[in-house]
Amino acid sequence: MIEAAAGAALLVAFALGAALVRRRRAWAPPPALDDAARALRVLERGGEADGRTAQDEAYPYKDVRCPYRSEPLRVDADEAERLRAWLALPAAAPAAALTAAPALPDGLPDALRVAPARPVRLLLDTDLGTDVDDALALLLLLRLPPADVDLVGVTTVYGHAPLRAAVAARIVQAARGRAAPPVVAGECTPLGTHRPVWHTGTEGLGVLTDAEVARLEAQADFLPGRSPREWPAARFIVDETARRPGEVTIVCIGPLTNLARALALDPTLPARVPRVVVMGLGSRHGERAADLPYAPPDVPVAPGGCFGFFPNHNLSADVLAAVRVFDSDLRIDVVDHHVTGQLWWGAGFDTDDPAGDPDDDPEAAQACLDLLAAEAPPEAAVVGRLLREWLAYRSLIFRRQVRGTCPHDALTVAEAVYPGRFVTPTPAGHLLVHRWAAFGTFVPRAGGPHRLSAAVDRAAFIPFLTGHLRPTRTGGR
Ligand SMILES: [Ca+2]
Repeated sequence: MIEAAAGAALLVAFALGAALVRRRRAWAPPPALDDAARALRVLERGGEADGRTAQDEAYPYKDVRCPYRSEPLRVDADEAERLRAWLALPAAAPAAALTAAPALPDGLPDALRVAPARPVRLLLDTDLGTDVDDALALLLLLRLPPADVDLVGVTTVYGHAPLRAAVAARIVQAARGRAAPPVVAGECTPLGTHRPVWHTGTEGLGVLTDAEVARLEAQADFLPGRSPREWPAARFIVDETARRPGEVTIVCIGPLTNLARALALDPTLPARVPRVVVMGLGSRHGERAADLPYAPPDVPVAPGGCFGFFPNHNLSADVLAAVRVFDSDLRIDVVDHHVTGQLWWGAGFDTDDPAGDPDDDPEAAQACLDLLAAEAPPEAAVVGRLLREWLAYRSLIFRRQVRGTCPHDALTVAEAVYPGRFVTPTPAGHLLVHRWAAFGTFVPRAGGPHRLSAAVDRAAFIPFLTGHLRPTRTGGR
């Protein structure tokens, strides 16, 4: 009996091992960037450029180097005052509702659970071109049924914004041809931050020629000594929402410079935008041991009080823009790292673990391989080439084969089109984005203009994403 059980276990182990070997053998490393000279060129082109200008005089911490995610929170006096005022409001829900509960408490006003008018008119604001995550989100969006979503335009932001627009345009034109929605370049220079503009040097590789990349990079104005100019994305946001008041949902999956600029151009913007969905905020304070040291904010925290968040790239890349957007009257739902960090798309990262990576999803792994090799349809071919460059770059940086990516932005786009389907929102509240490095403090109170993310249905979302990113998929046309 024991021998039979051992034999069965061996067979299972062998079958599992064979399956893992089969899957791993199926993986072909992305050849792009394999050439050492080219890789070196990418590393030289990338790096950071100090984009500080006269614009960010209003940002008080611009000369302070804040190690990303490792500094304790500082709270300015006026911020503490606002937090105290919010905390003095009656609590709307027990603090426990903010944990990863499967459902919201009963009786909470939850307008977003009501199905939005279809199709959702959506404007995508993105820093597409560096992390491939944005390109996957755009591909997903282009493949959703037209009855569900109407993409009214794409705006690009941060650093090489004109180059980002050129790459985004290749994707939407490949998918839609002459019916492609407009793609509009936006702000290159952050309004105010302590962080230099960050690029990897892979921007445009695989999709644009070297000459095109050089010409488009030369248009960016975030470099020292160049005066920032107003790119047309902010004007496009103002005009498009004025043309369709109350209809256009804005989804921001990059730094918030364009939206802050649009608010400055037209302070009445919040009255005609029904919803903004932002990918932002890092992990919660104390959520992981690696987040320490953590110093609690110097404000009274009552039961049902406030929740702190570390910065993430999107908010800290332009702190002042994030502060202005969250201080406005815009109604904003945040898809935060607390939920996006639970996702992985493609083959698993942890290839050295003999038990396999718990994130390994054979369907997603195969779809990722298929997308890397795709030559058709054209939009899949474009995104596949971007994916190839990105995975090759990540493998170079991490010195191990990176075979997938975290779909932060794709989840954000899905939440914008299908509210509550994959992401369980927190109760409403007030999110304060701190001027110090874009830390966040959230005070849940009825009537607040913001919601964060309490939970994600990973088992539903990853197959949904995989189904839409498969090269053979041609939905949405
Ligand atoms: Ca992004």
